[in-house]
Amino acid sequence: MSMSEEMMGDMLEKYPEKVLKNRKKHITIVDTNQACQQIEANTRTIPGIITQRGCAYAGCKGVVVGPIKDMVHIVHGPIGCAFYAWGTRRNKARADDNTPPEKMFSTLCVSTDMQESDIVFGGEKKLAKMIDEVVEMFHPRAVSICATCPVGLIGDDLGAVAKAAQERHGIQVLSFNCEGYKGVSQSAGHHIANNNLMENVIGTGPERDPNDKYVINILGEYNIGGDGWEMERILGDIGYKVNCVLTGDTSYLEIKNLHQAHLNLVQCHRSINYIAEMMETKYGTPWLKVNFIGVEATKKSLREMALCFGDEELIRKTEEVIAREEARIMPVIEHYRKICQGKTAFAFVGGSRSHHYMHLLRDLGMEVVVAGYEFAHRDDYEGRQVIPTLKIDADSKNIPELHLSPDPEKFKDAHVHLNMSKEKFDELNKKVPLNYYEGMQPDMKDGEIMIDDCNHHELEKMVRALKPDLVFAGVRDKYYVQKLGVPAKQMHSYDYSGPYAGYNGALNFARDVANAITTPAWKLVTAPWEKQTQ
Ligand code: CFM
Repeated sequence: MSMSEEMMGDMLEKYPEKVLKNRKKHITIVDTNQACQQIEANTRTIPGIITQRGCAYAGCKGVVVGPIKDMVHIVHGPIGCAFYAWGTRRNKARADDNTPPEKMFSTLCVSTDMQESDIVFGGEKKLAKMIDEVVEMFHPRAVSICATCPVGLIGDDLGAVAKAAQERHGIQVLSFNCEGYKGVSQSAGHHIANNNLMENVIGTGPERDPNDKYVINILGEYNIGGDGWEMERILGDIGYKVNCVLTGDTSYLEIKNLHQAHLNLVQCHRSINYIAEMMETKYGTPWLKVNFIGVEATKKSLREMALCFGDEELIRKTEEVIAREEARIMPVIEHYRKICQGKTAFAFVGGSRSHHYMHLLRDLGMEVVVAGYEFAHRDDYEGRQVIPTLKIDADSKNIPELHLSPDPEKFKDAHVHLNMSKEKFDELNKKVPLNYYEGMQPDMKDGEIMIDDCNHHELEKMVRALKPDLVFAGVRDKYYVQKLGVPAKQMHSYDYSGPYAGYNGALNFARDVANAITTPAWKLVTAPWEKQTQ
């Protein structure tokens, strides 16, 4: 029996039979001889287990809609729900040419503060009055209403209230029926937000100058700790025009214009894949899964993007920026790498970061030996296959197509058109291999553990057995792990550090990780199991 199997046995032993059967399906010991190992994900957490997950309202209001800076977002529900949507996620935003300071509302927390009488007699009138007040006070470009659990239970008609308010005020009022209980996690809220933005906002903006070249959107980037700004810096230096970042430091005006880009980049696939796919169907906008977390990952993403446009000048500029940035940061990274080399980590974050950060940790010589998500779906774990294929278009010109073709039985196809000759494509494809599996498991090694919706009991067992040097998790696990004598980093907010994306991000991350590992504080903590054996 391998160490991982033994530990798993010990971890699951405490569970009643039914729970054991269920949890087993959510844990996989990686075996690289198997092409695709299945894992159960995106199913309901077993009652009795305290999950690290959020709810649909968190996914819709907190994640996708909330960061849109020039809208006022109204939380229709009791005040407690509003409090937890305020200031808890570090989606940074600032005024710019499109959005002057007086149109910035992202620091506000607006709620109908439903009371018992509203629950009994209905909250529609209160909501309508609140919209009137908000429009009168702030003059936002648009308003959103996000429903919390009781609103769905009492049946307030958000759509009707929004429609009437829209007619009264002449601005768009978007209603999101994202009651917390919908679905099994925040993932359902992402989907609700994506659908509404796609249906009612995207594509309603004015035309962009058709002469603009290399226009891109970055989807699924929320500018936590300034990540999006660092990505924009690099892409701007290469010569790309970033049309919109969805929804990091973005405005309603920019989202209206989202359809004007030549290529959609997808950073967090979990939260925004719906829009990427719908835009491909509706506007023919190709999309490319990228990862700007890690030096190697960033380089790979930049090269693939350049391939999508196939322009000599862009390819040359890409290599120039990569060389310039690497020359600047690698000596410093090397210094930190000496400290981090050979250390191990666990990573349990949301629905995409646990995988993204594996790349950056490998740049530092570290290995993520246990990884999991809180609410990801099976394709985030098992992977999506990327296969470049060539397609002859109607004019019989050779237009190669980069085909993002996941397992055809399980996932929907998506593809990226490349504007270059077949010969050119073949030549470039030799330099940047485009055929690979993208996802958590394809990047893990034999015997490492993939675990879905991990809880405290399981986490403690694994920390005791595998003694990682560092754990990446959320605020709910961070202090618990530290009490076990192991440093932990909060990877939703970066513990108020960042950015961690791109080249400057890699530097910040390397410094923070090296500090966490080497701080003498951890030597002063005695882990409970060490006390027991004294
Ligand atoms: Fe995407 Fe996110 Fe994540 Fe996510 Fe989130 Fe977040 Fe996250 Mo916290 S959108 S799935 S719902 S990358 S808020 S910016 S850190 S759990 S891993």
